[in-house]
Amino acid sequence: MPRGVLARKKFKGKKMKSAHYNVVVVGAGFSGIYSAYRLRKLGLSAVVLEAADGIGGTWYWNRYPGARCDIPSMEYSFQFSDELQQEWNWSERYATQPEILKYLEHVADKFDLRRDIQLNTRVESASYDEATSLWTIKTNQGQTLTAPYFILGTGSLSVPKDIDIPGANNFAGRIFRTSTWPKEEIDFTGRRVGVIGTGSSALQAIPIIAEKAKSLHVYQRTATYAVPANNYPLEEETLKKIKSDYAGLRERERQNYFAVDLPSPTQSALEVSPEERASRYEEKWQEGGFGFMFAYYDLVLSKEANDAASEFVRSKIRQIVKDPKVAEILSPKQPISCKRMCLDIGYYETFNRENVTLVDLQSTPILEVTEQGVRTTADHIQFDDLVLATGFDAMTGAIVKMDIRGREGVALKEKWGNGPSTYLGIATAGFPNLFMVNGPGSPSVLTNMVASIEHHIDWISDCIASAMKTGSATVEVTPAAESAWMDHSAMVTGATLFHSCNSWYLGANVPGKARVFMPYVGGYPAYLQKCSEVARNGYEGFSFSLSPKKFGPKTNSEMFTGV
Ligand code: FAD
Ligand code: N01
Repeated sequence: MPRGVLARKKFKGKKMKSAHYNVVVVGAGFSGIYSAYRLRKLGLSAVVLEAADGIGGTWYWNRYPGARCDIPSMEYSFQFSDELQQEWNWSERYATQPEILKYLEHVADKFDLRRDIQLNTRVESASYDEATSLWTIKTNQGQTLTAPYFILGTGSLSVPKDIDIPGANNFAGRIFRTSTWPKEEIDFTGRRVGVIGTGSSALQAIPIIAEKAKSLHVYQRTATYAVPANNYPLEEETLKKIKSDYAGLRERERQNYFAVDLPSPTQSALEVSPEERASRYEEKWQEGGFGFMFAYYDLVLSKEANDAASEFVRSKIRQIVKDPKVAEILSPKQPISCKRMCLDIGYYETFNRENVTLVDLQSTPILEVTEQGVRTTADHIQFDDLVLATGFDAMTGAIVKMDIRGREGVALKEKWGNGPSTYLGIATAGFPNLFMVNGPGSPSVLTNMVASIEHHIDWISDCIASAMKTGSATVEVTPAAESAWMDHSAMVTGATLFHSCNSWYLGANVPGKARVFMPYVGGYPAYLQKCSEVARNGYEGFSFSLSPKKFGPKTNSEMFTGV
């Protein structure tokens, strides 16, 4: 239990609604769990506030059928404790949601972290007081917490996109969202089901729902590229082999563009013959996983190279899907990887089933959801169940949902009105002592996110420790550093094809959202190097203020031992 809560309990029945910590962290997914561990190691008092009634973040909320990771589990896991790495046995190449949640619960228990996590607590607002150099954080539990440091581990994909389909509230049957799936098992046996959306979540759910449903209609607005996952059980021998050189694997991740254990290609797709290219793609297709995008170095740099890779996937779709018309609708037109790529476990094959119908929303858009079903310009299909797999207000959604106010009461939502602006995706000018995990402007969603999360939290913790050691009350990004980083980020994005379609990376999935390409595309190794240089050069780009304010966090030694 967090110290603040303990203090409240001790207060003889009277609810003490306020508490002071060195650090308040929001969100108890991978980010919040590791923050609790790392901050305690530093000797700081920290509380992790989580809106849900359980820990796990993404893996708490997304319980839809088929949910699993698509970065290999041996990599999509913490590296801070070798004991943990060695003792935990993943059962499959890509673990399922229940297994990942079990893992996170194991981590919380093993390191006794639950006492620093407060569940059922949503942060509604946070404001920075310039006189005291403190953040005041207000929750939906009526609590007011203060802390000099405020860390947002609120997730890049944690706020479902508002439903923008007319009439969705009118549907009289069962309606589910993949992003907030119920805890109890949902049985689709013998039911008429409609799924709206064909992104990663839908791709995983559709094959499983199709096995049970009487009929399944899939409403597709944009076709998605998926390469085979090639999932398999992890045998003892494989686990042993990987564990015998876990450090080596982690080092290789640090050298890879996406922070995964894949060799970085040096060859251009354009310097080989079409036959050789096809043979390489075939090899990668058989291996399964994101290795496909590492066949050549220029698949996201050159339109010509990308076109050939895209066409290879389309040719595979035509081979798998028997009805040529359906295969054509399922064949994406945008550059591959411009929207996040997916891994396929039986998705394309599902469209060969008698009970599955693909609806092309490009030619027959949805007009409305009715009480009975979905009306398009072509027909009105009746359903028992509707599944909305329509995605997230990504990267900024959870942050701007809170009313966060920095210097002079400026709201972060206002500052980011034309798109998010940060330095390194870690901090933003005008908001001292506020740090983001995997924030916009960092490689984040383009990487193995657990690796990025650990890196960010280590970096942030070191920065806080450094500020405290030097007696600084505040650490704050300079506007010049932020602006230079944003320029650099835009420049590297411009050299790729990532920005060339309507993706959630660009905010294009949310009506009215500013269009700014949010992740940093310069690659994980270059980013790690930049972050190390910044720290080595005395946190270049940050200003440290020495003013220990009258009402501020007492002395540094008091801060280190908690309050
Ligand atoms: P989250 O896990 O999103 O946790 C954030 C938490 O903050 C949530 O529990 C939320 O309730 C809480 N929160 C937010 N706002 C507030 C508030 N105001 N007050 C209190 N609590 C709040 N990434 C990969 O690298 N590989 C994968 O294979 C992969 N698979 C994914 C599969 C799915 C279905 C989804 C949706 C995402 C996937 N991701 C994957 C991305 C995934 O989100 C990250 O890998 C990682 O789990 C993020 O952890 P986090 O702790 O930063 O955020
Ligand atoms: O969401 P999405 P997601 N009418 O935004 C459609 C991670 N993840 O939850 O593309 C009709 O990708 C929308 O159509 P369009 C991963 O990073 C990972 O699936 O906008 N359709 C799209 O097809 C992923 O990228 C895994 O034209 C509408 C779909 O809904 C991210 O989370 C698993 C619509 C939304 O797709 C998000 O994935 C799951 C409308 N009004 C998630 N609005 C792994 O496998 C939206 N759509 C690891």
